[in-house]
Amino acid sequence: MSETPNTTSTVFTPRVFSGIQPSGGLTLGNYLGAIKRFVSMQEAAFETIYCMVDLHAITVWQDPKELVHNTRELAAGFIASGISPEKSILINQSQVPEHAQLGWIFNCVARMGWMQRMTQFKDKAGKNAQNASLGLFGYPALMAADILVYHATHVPVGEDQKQHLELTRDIAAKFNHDYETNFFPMTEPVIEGAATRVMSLRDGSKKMSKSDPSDASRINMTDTADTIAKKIRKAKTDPDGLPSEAKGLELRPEARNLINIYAALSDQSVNQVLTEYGGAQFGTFKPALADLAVAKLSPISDEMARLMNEPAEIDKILARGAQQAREITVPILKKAYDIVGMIRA
Ligand code: AQP
Repeated sequence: MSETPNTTSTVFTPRVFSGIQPSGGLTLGNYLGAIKRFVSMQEAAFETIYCMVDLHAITVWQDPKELVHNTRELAAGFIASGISPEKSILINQSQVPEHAQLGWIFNCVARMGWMQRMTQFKDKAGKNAQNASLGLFGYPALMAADILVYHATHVPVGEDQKQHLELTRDIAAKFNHDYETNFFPMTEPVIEGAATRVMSLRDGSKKMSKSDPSDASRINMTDTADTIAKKIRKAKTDPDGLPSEAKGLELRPEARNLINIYAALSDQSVNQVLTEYGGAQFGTFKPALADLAVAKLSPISDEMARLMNEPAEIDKILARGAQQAREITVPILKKAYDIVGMIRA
């Protein structure tokens, strides 16, 4: 992997950053849209930093005990899915204070108009925006800081985060312009694979989400084999059989979602899956999908359960990760402070 030029004068080390909120249990959407990509990028020529973004999680209410549990469980999910603490830096965001410190600077760079266009805020705040936290509104500026405090060049994410990554580039560009510098890179989003947007099992127009009130809408990484099979059996579909080409799924969001999940879990393209299942009814396809999902997810959930028996080990990994992370973030924040004009000893 060659270094990424920002402008004619600055090159940046290929470095990956991404995070997930410990705001509930991990879903199949998080796994296919994010974690599976994290693992493959760890094997490529990047430095990789992966984060439990606990400061983001509290933009909506989190019970403190559950937040601790969910942060450890998310770390266990990362490790059980193949992220190695020896190859990647694993952290929880609040243990690396430079994220929040740079986040403040970016609050002062980002414009109100930019933030008001963010669709995720509109979706999450819903009709009650006046009652949403200021943190939820400012979330994308902190997310930009999470990425740029490492000078990360690549960020693997699901499709829903595309707009926030565009904002990250806007913030970097405005900072660089205002302070006449090339300090921050133009980070590239990495949105790849057959399942960049896994949809709810109950409604093909809604994203699968850990905070959806309906547990039947999602597959949790901690679900038992029986629960996974039951949820897939009950997943909403239509009465038709499966088409033999991807084009035939265009107006069938629920069918498309199940095929995408199968393709992503089996590392095949949608057309490869349809070559095998074209013409089949859901009565045949759903049990095959359930078997595949159980085969892929059960070893991960078993390993998560094993790791969760040793919470002190997880805490140790996160503490070591924070130390490693700060070797990168402290100098970058110091330099950002110098650029902005903050006196420091
Ligand atoms: N359904 C999805 N399909 C593909 N990718 C997804 N991601 C989330 N849902 C899907 C990706 O997972 C990463 C982490 O997301 P997050 O937990 O930080 O926030 P989120 O996108 O808001 O995820 P949830 O599950 O919907 O959380 P809640 O319910 O707490 O808001 C991101 O890369 C995201 O793209």
